[in-house]
Amino acid sequence: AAPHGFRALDCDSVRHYVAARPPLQQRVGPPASVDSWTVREVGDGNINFVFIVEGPAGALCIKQALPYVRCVGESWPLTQDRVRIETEALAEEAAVCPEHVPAVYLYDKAMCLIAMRYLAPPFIILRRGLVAGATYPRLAGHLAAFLASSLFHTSAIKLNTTAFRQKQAQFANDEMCRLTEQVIFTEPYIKADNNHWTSPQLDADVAALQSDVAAKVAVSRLKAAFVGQPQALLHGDLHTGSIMVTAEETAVIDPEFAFYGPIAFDVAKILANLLLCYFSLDGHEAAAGAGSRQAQREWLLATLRDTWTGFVAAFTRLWDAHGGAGDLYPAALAGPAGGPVLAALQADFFAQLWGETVAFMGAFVIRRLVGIAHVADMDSIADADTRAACERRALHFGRRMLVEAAAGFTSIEALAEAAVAA
Ligand code: ADP
Ligand code: SR1
Ligand code: MG
Ligand code: MG
Ligand code: MG
Repeated sequence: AAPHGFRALDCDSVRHYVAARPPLQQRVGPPASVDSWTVREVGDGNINFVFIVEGPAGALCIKQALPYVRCVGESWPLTQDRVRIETEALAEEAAVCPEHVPAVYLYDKAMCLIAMRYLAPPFIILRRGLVAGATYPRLAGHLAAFLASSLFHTSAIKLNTTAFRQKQAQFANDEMCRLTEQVIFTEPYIKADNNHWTSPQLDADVAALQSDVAAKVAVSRLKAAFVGQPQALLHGDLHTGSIMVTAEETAVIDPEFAFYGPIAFDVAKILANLLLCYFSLDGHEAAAGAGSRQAQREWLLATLRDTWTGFVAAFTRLWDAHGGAGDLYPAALAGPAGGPVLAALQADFFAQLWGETVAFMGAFVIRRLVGIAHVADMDSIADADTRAACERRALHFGRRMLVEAAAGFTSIEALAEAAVAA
């Protein structure tokens, strides 16, 4: 049940909500100007409602969680505690990389809402920018920095294990994790009412996936890691629809799925979504003309490579500087940065992380083609045969990543080359 005092807002009631709270009201305009404020509901995500309030002094963003999944309706109830999780995860991220998250102005527990900075145009959702053909030269560096800092500082490489376990309890996020377990790691591999795909073009491909023993084993291994491998506080839903960009800046929004899980989950989710965009480009080029997306294609592959290599480099720098204080690899055991023990520990850590990242990438590509939630990168290809050709190529490459993992893809460069050849 919704908390006592909860009511769902609409554009009109949002205006009054903001006007009645001086710290919010002052950001938008003086009380006398309230009637001239504009309010728009802009939520284009699957789960929540998002309002932008603008007035003479400025603007702010209000995100409210209703007690169900927006894209499904009241038949899929969902905990509104997800707003607390999002607020507390944004605070954790802001503590280590404030330049990459929106400032939070207010968390209202009873109303299940957050008031935060409005990321005004030219900020755009990355997925939308990519579908429109844009490139973002600073994106890889920003993603690498966000991933490394948010994941390292919440891991037991940095923290003592008492603090680490306390944070795990704080971010248990059971219902949101169960949603992920269902829609990412189970449903695409079975017959499920939520599933859909470009039909009839992909019917045989989906039937093959759903009777693919190796894929079922591989995805079950990933689900076990998701459930039983708490390594760091994850964002939990780091796809290209959770990132807002300009030519200069990158802001990560929407960490309502945050929980303690495998580091590879976050790294893989963003890489997989870049790859989904890459595989969609043939379809967009078919409509816009041969060669029209070639520069974007090359930039996407470079961004894929640079995000992974930049993440490893940044995480290693943080580990060298701060790892000795944490309980996982204490200085007494690991020795100094540059020494043989720490170098061996780091090599072992990143080798395992790479294999898990490739496999998770496979699962994330597959769920967006077969499961409940698809991506605009593919959906915006109007011609169904053209779209299906892009999706089939992605689906088969996703299956390869899922099943072969590090054995099939020895490096990010090899993976990028294989995507080109797929
Ligand atoms: P959901 O949890 O439903 O996916 P999101 O947090 O992803 O919701 O927000 C949905 C949409 O609302 C985003 O795609 C974006 O267009 C807009 N949005 C969310 N937060 C902001 C913000 N701080 N500034 C500007 N637009 C935002
Ligand atoms: C009901 S599934 C909706 C999906 O959208 C969110 O962004 C998550 O990715 C979730 O799996
Ligand atoms: Mg979202
Ligand atoms: Mg969300
Ligand atoms: Mg995904």
